[in-house]
Amino acid sequence: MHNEHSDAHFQLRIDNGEHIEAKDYMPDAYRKHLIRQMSQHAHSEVIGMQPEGNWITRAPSLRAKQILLAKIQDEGGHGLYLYSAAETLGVSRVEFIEQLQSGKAKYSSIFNYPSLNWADIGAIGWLVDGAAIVNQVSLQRTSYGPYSRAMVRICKEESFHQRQGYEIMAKMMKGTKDQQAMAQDAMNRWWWPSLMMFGPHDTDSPNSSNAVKWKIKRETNDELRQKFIDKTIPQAELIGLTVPDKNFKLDEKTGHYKISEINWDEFHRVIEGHGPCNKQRLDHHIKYHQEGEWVREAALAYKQKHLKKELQTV
Ligand code: FAQ
Repeated sequence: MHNEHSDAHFQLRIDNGEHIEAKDYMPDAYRKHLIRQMSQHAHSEVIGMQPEGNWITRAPSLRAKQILLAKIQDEGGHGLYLYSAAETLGVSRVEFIEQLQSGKAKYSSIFNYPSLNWADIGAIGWLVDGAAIVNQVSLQRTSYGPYSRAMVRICKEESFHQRQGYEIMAKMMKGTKDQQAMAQDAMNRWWWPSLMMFGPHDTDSPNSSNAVKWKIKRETNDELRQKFIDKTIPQAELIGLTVPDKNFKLDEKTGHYKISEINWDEFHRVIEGHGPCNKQRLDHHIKYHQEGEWVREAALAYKQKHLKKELQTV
């Protein structure tokens, strides 16, 4: 019989498929791993609002504007669920924000690319949310209870996001020659960065072996990337888009598409802070965080006043 506070007992619980909850024993390295991944995930949801927010005022119809607004609001909500889930590991929201703004914490590489026109909103929904959902469906079964439950809720909303993006692309592909060219150009620019969202190859992924051992990751970076590729290429072909890869090919034996090598130099440049929009994204976050200071102060003062009243009546 293992001691309940031992790493061996913890691993046994993981191997048995149990959820680990906030107050349960967990090794420090598991806690640290989750804090890193969950906070990065939360930051990605919030920073990801920026490239889409860029097009709210220029959406081509009231319907399109309403849908985009709802989607972006969902992303903010996902950030909140994830920050709350990550806070159960003993780090405060203030600390998470500080880590993001100082560059200590990462967010997904994809949000360091610019959204240049309306077709990009279609490509983000279809490809970026499409990639996110493949990863997140898998994370619904992650071993940490609060993360797993946040994912269940997030996935329901994410599938609507993917469809709204695909609808925009499909509509443009049925439109004029110029609209078709815009959709193809957006696909060309977002395809490779979307594949990078899954992270480095399994052989170059330092965090994967612990993540798999602790069932934080249920599938590896390459397995998830392949799922996304296999699902997305037929969707592109269905609406007449060309995959921007001269070498992609369906392997009839395995049923999987083979693609060219990803440009890992570009990936590393972007995650090290040198992508096209890294500076812009962080500057924007810092500016609006500072401008929102008075809102946070007012909300806290209101909460404290009511808490005092409640305590007086007890
Ligand atoms: N970007 O050892 P691994 C969304 C880093 S949400 C930046 O393989 P791991 C919704 C990695 O952190 C999208 N950094 O790492 C939406 C590590 O560095 P570190 C976000 C990356 O954790 C749509 C190093 O490289 N989703 O899109 C990236 O085992 C539209 C070595 O990598 C999530 O965050 C990258 N792409 O696997 C919102 C999902 N890839 O931390 C708005 C949760 C790798 O040691 C609009 N996260 N790195 O300094 C995960 O599943 C994992 O963390 C991975 C990376 C798969 C991203």
